[in-house]
Parts: sequence; structure tokens; C-alpha cells
Amino acid sequence: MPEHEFRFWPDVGDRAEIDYALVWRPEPGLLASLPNLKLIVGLGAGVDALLEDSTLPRTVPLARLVDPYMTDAMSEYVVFQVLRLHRQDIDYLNQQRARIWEEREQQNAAERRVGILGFGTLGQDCGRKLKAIGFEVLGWSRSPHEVPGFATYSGPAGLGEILARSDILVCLLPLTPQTEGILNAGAFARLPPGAAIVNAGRGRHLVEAELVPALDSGQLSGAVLDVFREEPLPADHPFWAHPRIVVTPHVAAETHPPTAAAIIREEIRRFETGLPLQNQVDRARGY
Ligand code: NDP
Ligand code: OXD
Repeated sequence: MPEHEFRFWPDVGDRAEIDYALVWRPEPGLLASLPNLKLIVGLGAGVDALLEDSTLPRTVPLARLVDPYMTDAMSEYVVFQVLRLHRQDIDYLNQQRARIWEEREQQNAAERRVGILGFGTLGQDCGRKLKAIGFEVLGWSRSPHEVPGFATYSGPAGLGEILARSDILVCLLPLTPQTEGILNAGAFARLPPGAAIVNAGRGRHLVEAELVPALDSGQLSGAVLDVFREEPLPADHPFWAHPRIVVTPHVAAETHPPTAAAIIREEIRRFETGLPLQNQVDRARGY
């Protein structure tokens, strides 16, 4: 964008000269300190950290990043982790460490149901790819959606139904006041015994203290976690060493500058020509 001058925080010079802010987790109050800000573009798919800043300028539009490259990355991650759980990889790795040669009973994907909490851009793409492997896929969203080929559920009433039917539960929700803490003891108890979870949404979706008891009692058979309440995950956190938890360092779908740049350029051009933004965040909804 040769017509624009780019300044990199903290060397932004006169704050009154900033028109557009491209941000991931700016310190609270920073965006409010830019008096002529016209547009905020989040450099990730989730904007929870931005919306939690009570000083975020109310009238400045906020866009998030929706990048097919990231969507593919998330689907790779979810498909890989669902297959890991489905093929009992956690058990086989624990057996290998103990030098135990023991076959475990194995189902085919068609006999396993995968429930996806958050059946939006990422959730639906993961769903299509899991379905192509043979899994029965169910999706849960806030508003009702008919998605051919999938059983869909919505709202608080639909949550119990999808939980009861999910052998593997994947969380791809945005973090909002309604979704915070959704992965809790009550939800685990509603899953079929021995179900497993994948959380690639946000750390605060999970009530961390309630996960280990659910795993230790056998109600859950495994958990794959990419996101945590505190990142990096503290070195003394019990999740690191638990034999039924897989930890990855918030890498499921990272922002990819070569593709993200073109999408952000297009968003700014649309703003400048008065076209609706492609990925404007609905602040009332919180995502
Ligand atoms: P979308 O906005 O496209 O989809 C969100 C989905 O969640 C929608 O189906 C929406 O329902 C549903 N939802 C929102 N609130 C509720 C609720 N209260 N009850 C039920 N369903 C709800 O978001 P994306 O798919 O692009 O991204 C989802 C999240 O994934 C991001 O917000 C971020 O937290 C996380 N993420 C994590 C990454 C990682 O590396 N770990 C990378 C990228 C994203 P409806 O369809 O009715 O609106
Ligand atoms: C995102 C993320 O929201 O990487 O984009 O978590």
C-alpha cells in the first residue's frame, strides 16, 4: 500500500496521525489514545482481547481476520487431534513409554461422533474434513443453521443434546461472556463416558480445575489443549505432566502474514471506498 505510511509500535510518532490500527493484543487504553483512529483490524480470528478493553473506542469499526490459509491450518490441527484421540494415540504413547505391547479395541471413524462447539468459519471447515474421513459430525452454534450433511444444534437447549451425542468434543467458539467456562464438570458429565475433548478456542472456555478430576475418574479419556488461561502455560502447571493431556502452545492456526496482508489491504480499501467491511465484528454479539 504505497499510498500509506506504516509505523510500528511503539514508534508511532504523533498519535493524532494514526488512521488505522492493526493489532493483536494491544495494552488496554492504547487504541483510545489514538484520537483520529478510523478503523481497527484485529490480526487474529478472535477479538476477545480487544473487546475486553473497556476503553475501546465505541464508534470505530472493528474487523477481524478471516483467512482461508488459517482455516486450512485449523482444520489440519483439528483433524490430526481428533484422529489422535480416535486412534487412541495417547494410550499407545503411554504404553510405549512403559514398553507394553497390548492391542486395544478400535472402532472406525464412522462409529464415532464428533461434536463441534462453534460451527462457524473454522468449525464448519473442520466438520467437512472430518466428515470426509468418515466421522459423524454435529455442530453447535448460537443461532440455528441448517448445514446439509450435518446434525446441527443451537442455543442453550441444543447444548445438552450435542454433548450427549459427542464422543469427541471440539471447542472452536469465540470467547464471550456466554461461552466462558463452557467446558466444565457439568458439561463433561453430560458427554458419553470416556469421551475426549479438543480445545482450540480460548483458554477461558475451559474451567481448568475441573478437567483433571474428569480425566482421573475416567469420565473423559483424553484432552488436547492448544489454548490456556495463562499463556505461556506456567512451567509448574499440572497439565504439562498429565498422562492423558496433550499440550500445544497456541499454534493451531497462526496468523500467516503473506495471505493476511492481502486480506487486510482489501479490508482497508473497502473501508476507504465506503463498501461494507468483509469481516466486521458485531460488538453486541461479542464476536
Ligand atoms: P466465527 O465467528 O466464524 O464462528 C463462531 C461460531 O461460534 C459461530 O457458529 C457462532 O454461532 C458460534 N457461537 C458464538 N457464540 C455462541 C454461543 N453463545 N453459543 C453457541 N454458539 C456460539 O469464528 P471463527 O470460526 O472464525 O473462530 C472461532 C474462534 O476460534 C475464534 O474466536 C478464536 O477464539 C479461535 N481461534 C483459535 C485459534 C488457535 O490458533 N487456537 C486460531 C483462530 C481462531 P452463530 O453461527 O450463530 O453466529
Ligand atoms: C486467533 C488466534 O484468534 O490465533 O487468530 O488465536
